[in-house]
Amino acid sequence: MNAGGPVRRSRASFLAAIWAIAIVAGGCAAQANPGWTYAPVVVPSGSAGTSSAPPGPASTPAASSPQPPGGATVIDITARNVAFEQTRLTAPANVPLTIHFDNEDSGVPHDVAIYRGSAEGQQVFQGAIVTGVASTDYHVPALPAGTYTVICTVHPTLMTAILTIQ
Ligand SMILES: [Cu+2]
Repeated sequence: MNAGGPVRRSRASFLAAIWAIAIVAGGCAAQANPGWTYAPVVVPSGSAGTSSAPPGPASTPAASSPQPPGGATVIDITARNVAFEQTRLTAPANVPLTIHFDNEDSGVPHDVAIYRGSAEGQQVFQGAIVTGVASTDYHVPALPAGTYTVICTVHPTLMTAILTIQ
């Protein structure tokens, strides 16, 4: 009985020391908390009213244009940092194309327009402007084989790509 006494006492004091450290650490965290909670409180409440979103094409039901089963050719074009991620695209000739356009630039309008040859050539497709972050599907009519230039008409000098129809 006596032999176990000192051992238990030292263990108890050891545990008490850990508890004390834990309490001190917890006390520090608790003291830090009130300081941190001040920052998120300062939130402007009227900022949402400045952006009056126009009734864009995003609300139009996509069900009105069903995709042709099997034969649909889908091309992905992503706009990011005012540039097309894909600068070289290929697609088969003489079949309708679906361009899945993903605008990842928040608050920035982009579109997709396609011209035969260079950007000065005949326009063969003009997609509706999409303001990011949003995506849409453009339905492009079948194109004959050739080289086409894809641009964003909002940023025609910054956003270009080459589309090869073959
Ligand atoms: Cu653009």
